[in-house]
Amino acid sequence: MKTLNIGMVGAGFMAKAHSLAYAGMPMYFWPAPALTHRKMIADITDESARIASQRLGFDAYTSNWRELVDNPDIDVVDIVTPNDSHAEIAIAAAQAGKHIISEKPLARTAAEAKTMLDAVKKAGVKHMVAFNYRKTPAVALAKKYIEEGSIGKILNFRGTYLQDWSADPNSPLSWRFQKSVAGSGALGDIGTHVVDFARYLVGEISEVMSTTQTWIPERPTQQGGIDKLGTVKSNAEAPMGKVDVDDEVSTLLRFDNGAVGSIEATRNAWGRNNFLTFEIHGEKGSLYFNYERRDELQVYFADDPADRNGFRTVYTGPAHPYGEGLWPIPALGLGYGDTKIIEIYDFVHAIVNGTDAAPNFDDGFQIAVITDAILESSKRNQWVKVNDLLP
Ligand code: SOE
Repeated sequence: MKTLNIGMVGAGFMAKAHSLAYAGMPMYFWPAPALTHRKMIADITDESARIASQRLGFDAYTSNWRELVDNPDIDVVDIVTPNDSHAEIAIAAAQAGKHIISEKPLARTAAEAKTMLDAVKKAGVKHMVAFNYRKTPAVALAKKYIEEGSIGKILNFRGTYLQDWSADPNSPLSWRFQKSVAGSGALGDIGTHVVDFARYLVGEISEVMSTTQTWIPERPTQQGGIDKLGTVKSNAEAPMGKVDVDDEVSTLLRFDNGAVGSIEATRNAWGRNNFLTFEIHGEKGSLYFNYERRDELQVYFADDPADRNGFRTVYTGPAHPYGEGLWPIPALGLGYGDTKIIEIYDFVHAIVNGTDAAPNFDDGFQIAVITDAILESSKRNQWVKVNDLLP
């Protein structure tokens, strides 16, 4: 069986998730499309990279990511850094002929995402952007219902992504609140996961009408380099710094195929943790998913007998997408790590079989174009045609 050597750039929360996925993939999916070997990890300092290599199971470490990208033994470069470095690393990795998986959003702007897309196309390498939630079996099952025509022509998509980790004004000004690093706020960080659902399940988005808000315009600056997700309070003495991204975004959508819809994303919704949902209404039925109950898909069919109709719950299990690799009984419980294992399985499968990975940099780029359009619409206070903003 082939073995792909992995080089990972970054050592934070997402490095943990991706490392777990490489380790777990052959345990779930056997025979695996290939084995993976965690070869080298790069982080900001030698010491943090060394600790990460021990903890996450990499043979070697470096504080110079270019050393990793230039290493001829590495087959795959896995980018789990903040958004402002995705492009530079991905372009260098493509030029070195490596397959690339990058965390989301692909880049800060569509123009930046385009440089990454051009680089992977030119190099002919495989590429994936880590919008992992579409890998949840219940979401893939929703796609199957839609493709089979079970809910008919789609009329409406309603998506939300609500979290509360930034609702506390004392939570620190991490890079996620800085436009120069993140590109945008709740929109790029979590709203783009819903944009990915909308495109995956319904189709291409043609127009948006949006509004964005920044509720907390300044925050105590973060002391120390680690990404703080608001679970840690800032040092009370820390000087204040300016937030220059959105805390909240709402947008109406028009799709190419005539469907309409909406997306709301906020990290300031007290009591909501990872409230990532969609409800889709078709001419013949409806589908509802909430990631906080990620083993379940709610389905409603209009042609059920009148005395039986109502939403029913399907618990995903062996009969459903990716079920053959997961657990033998429905509702044993999937987790965030499982979506990442499935993501890596799909990526390795694409590399080995020479197929296109999904979602890939083409998707990441188009989502960046939509993100730009949402911000532009909010600024102009009017509908914006997405493709008018193609770089
Ligand atoms: C923070 O909002 C965050 O870590 C996002 O960046 C991830 O994409 C999401 O999956 C969980 O929350």
